[in-house]
Amino acid sequence: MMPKHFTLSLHVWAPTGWKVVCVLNELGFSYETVYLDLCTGEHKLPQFLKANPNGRFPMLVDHMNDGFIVWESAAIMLYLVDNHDSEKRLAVTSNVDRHLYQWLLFQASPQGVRLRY
Ligand SMILES: N[C@@H](CCC(=O)N[C@@H](CS)C(=O)NCC(=O)O)C(=O)O
Repeated sequence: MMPKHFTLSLHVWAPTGWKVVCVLNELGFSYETVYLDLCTGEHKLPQFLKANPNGRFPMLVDHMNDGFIVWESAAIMLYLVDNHDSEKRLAVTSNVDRHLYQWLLFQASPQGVRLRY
């Protein structure tokens, strides 16, 4: 079996990971999904915090870039477009399109779900 391009850690019903799934699908990459269990708090364990000191998800591992790790959903989407959108399917290519950044950042912080148990 061919190795996947990315590994994406997310929660099955938290919205932030699914935004990244949309970008991965749009760009046509293969990815493994790792569904974290909030109840056991595995996203707060030392091995997860070592990779992602924010202790939240989504988190992306790029196997095409030496296992480079990115977390925070908007940052992940920008990373994918900046590094892996060679056909400019989602890239911002004009000043008019730059308004997309304001909506990206508007959406990222206030609407990120903080799930507490
Ligand atoms: N602004 C962050 C929000 C990340 C976030 O809050 N993720 C939630 C799941 S959607 C989480 O990890 N919650 C667990 C916690 O806060 O302990 C992003 O967009 O990635």
